[in-house]
Amino acid sequence: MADNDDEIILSELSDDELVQQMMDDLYDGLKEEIEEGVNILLERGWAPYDVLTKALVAGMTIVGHDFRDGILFVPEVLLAANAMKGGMAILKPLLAETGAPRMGKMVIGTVKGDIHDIGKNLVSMMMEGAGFEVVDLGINNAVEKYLEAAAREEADIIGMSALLTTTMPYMKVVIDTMKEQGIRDDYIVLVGGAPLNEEFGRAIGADAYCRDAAVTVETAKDFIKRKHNQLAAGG
Ligand code: B1M
Repeated sequence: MADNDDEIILSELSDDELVQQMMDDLYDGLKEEIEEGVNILLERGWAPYDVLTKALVAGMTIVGHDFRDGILFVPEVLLAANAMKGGMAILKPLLAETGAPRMGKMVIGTVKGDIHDIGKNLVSMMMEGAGFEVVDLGINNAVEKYLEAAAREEADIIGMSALLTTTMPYMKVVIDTMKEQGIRDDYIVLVGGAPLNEEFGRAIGADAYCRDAAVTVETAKDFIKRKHNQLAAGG
């Protein structure tokens, strides 16, 4: 409207301006604007993966930095997370629509004591997009939840996510329990989350640490290929 200087018409912005505006809107937790922005970029021919990484994930990274530095607080970050989820809900079916052949099955969840789920949800979406069947256990999962689901679903992969330095050691509890039950080698165990690194993954006995969703997909494909080769060789 001409009498409202503040109103920004998202569809009139260039791609670069729109992405910048979406980062601001994500920061401000404006879910409807994020959904509109995602739809505009898709209509302009953007690949769903680019919308996800260049607008949403990049925007959430800024939120993360300001949360760390005490500029944003939990309520604001929750709003930003909610806005991000709105955008992700639009992208999810598109990312899964690749018609990729079935690759294998993964059970994934955030570990006990931890309620962060955005990264895990992203991994799930990307894995589904790459042709994996994904059973999402949600947040705050005790070892029993992982192991029951993995057995019930006849999963190939157990995926664990942790965002807190206080919850990441729980991944070792899950792996140690698998060892105690003699089922460690029945599954490929992949772990991820911002505070982890490769060394930690090795130290707790995971098969691999996955830096991000794209790396998770590549790592999972690689391990599934090895598993099939072993089976073909009668191993
Ligand atoms: Co939280 N939080 N938070 N938080 N939060 C962090 C993690 C923190 C680093 C912020 C900070 O201080 N800088 C800090 C942890 C510090 C530490 O442990 N050393 C922190 C804290 C302290 C807390 C609380 C304790 C705050 C409080 O209450 N005082 C509390 C904890 C509650 C609990 O869990 N018990 C808390 C709460 C929250 C909110 C609820 C407000 C919200 C979560 C909303 C939600 O998830 N639904 C929230 C958020 C949003 C964040 C930040 C800002 C963003 C996390 C995120 O979504 N990133 C985060 C700061 C940060 O990470 N920079 C922070 C975007 C996402 C795409 O990235 O999750 O890293 P990420 O996932 C990536 C990879 O890591 C990887 O792939 C993903 C996609 O590429 N990956 C996997 C992740 N999981 C994987 C699993 C795999 C493979 C790859 O399996 C195979």
